[in-house]
Amino acid sequence: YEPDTGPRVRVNQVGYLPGGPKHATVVTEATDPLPWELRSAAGTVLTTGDSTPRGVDAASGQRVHTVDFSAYRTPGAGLTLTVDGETSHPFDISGTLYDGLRADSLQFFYAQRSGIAIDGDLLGPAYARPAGHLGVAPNQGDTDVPCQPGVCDHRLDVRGGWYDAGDHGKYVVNGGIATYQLLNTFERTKTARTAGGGAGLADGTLRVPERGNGVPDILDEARWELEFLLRMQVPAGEPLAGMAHHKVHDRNWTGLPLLPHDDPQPRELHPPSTAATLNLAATAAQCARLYAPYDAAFASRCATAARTAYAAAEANPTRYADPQDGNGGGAYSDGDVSDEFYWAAVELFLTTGEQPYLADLTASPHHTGDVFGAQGFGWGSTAALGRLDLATVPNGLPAADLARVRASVSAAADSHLATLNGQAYGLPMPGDRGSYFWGGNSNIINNAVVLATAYDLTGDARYRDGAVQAMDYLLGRNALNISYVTGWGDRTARNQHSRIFANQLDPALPNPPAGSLAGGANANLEDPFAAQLLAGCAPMFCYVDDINSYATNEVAINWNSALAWIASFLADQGDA
Ligand code: 9MR
Repeated sequence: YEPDTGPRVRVNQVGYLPGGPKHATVVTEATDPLPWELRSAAGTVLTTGDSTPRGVDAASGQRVHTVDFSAYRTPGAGLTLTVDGETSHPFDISGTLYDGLRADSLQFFYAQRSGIAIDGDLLGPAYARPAGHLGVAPNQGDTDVPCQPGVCDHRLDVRGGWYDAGDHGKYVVNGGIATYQLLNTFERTKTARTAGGGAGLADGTLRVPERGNGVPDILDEARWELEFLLRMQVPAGEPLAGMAHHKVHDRNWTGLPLLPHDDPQPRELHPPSTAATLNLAATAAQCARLYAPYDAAFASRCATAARTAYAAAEANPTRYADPQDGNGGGAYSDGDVSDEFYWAAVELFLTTGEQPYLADLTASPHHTGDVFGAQGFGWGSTAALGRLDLATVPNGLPAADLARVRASVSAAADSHLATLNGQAYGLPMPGDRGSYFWGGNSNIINNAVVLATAYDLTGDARYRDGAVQAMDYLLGRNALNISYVTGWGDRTARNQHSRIFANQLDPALPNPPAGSLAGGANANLEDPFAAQLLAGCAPMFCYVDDINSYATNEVAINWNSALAWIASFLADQGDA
């Protein structure tokens, strides 16, 4: 299988910030530097230079050169780069490139909402659909959902929230990191020097039903999930009260396509887990401090849920979700929840300032250990979420400890910079096979989040430039010459695995909305379609834009939340 990868000159197909880094990669057998030309849309040569041979790139297996045209800073549209007789896809140089991506990446969450009709006037006529999982036939849930046999005696109303990904499952663990990242995208603007006080996230910036209610739209969107997470908590008086059910989903896997309101499967609550409970504690604690100015009653409900959940997790510290519990929904199991304990303690400390939470976080091995790692954080590795918040949200940590926490973010950013400088495609992810795994695009972005946070903390432009280069990879500077964000670039992902946005299978259905991120190259080939088609692929080639390949290209809330965070950061940079 040889995909058509188009011109051998790979650029960020969306473009470059005027004052930011501008890098491209050229696939060529040439061993000596090659001349390059940057041209205007009209074909005028704007500037020239020579490429740098980089030898064979491990992740792609390609012999490549890199081009650095950072010195050219004049805004323009439809520019191209020509090297070795090949001309790149067109791109812009503009300080407003990421404004629209900030909105589109956040808009994805409205498209994933469960329990509410999607309004075509808000999202576009092709995306209108009836509410799903409100117990209207053929749906059997989520308003009165029983537990799996033998799990519990109660039934819960767990309507709402976001569908996790291309399936109709709703998982507290993954909902947690996605909610955290949306809330953190907002919280960042309270302190970050470039964030303009959060104007880009204000009320009226998104097409959500709640716009115009005086609350920043990103908080309206995150609240849709928070209300669901709160509903997943086991009620007082029941066994394991205060814990959160791990997940709710169909008894059996359904086929594609399937709109939510057409899903006939019984829905079931799966056993409470310590990890889910700590995800609830952490995000509810964020909720308590961030919604207080807008809705004191909701904030206080969150505060109570956070405290109760944390206490329940402490009383039940080893209730792990079963790794085999993967029929009808994903397992999201995690045999080490020490990182979730750290994250939850941090969020509760940041919200309450109380000594026991400080004592717990200080005693955690994650408070001093390396929580960042080369491959980034994700749903099963959440200590970095706590560390990043401790470094940025004002708090009463002793000064020396706070300085150490902040220095740890810069140290991780330094190491991500070293990694990306070693990659001919400029991404902050090592080039070995093991670094190309399920959903890895989000880990690449999460490494960019660390770089961006280091920039917010220090003002050192090298960190911001590293975050920009991560986006170059996602938006087209890669071996496949594809933008992994639907609608953002000349050639973009559009057939991601989804039961809802299944245009490939039914032309009456839409493709994923603009701003939907695909999971990315996965060298483990964990779905049958990829395993058959892509056998033997070099890591960066292990991706296919086909709806059947759920392990390389699915959409997911935790991946789009990473995209929203970094798009918002980059939108804030302006001309940089
Ligand atoms: O993102 C998850 C990835 O880390 C796991 O390796 C994979 C297999 O367990 O599951 C991914 O999450 C999927 C979840 O289980 C079900 N909904 C779709 C998610 C994205 O593919």
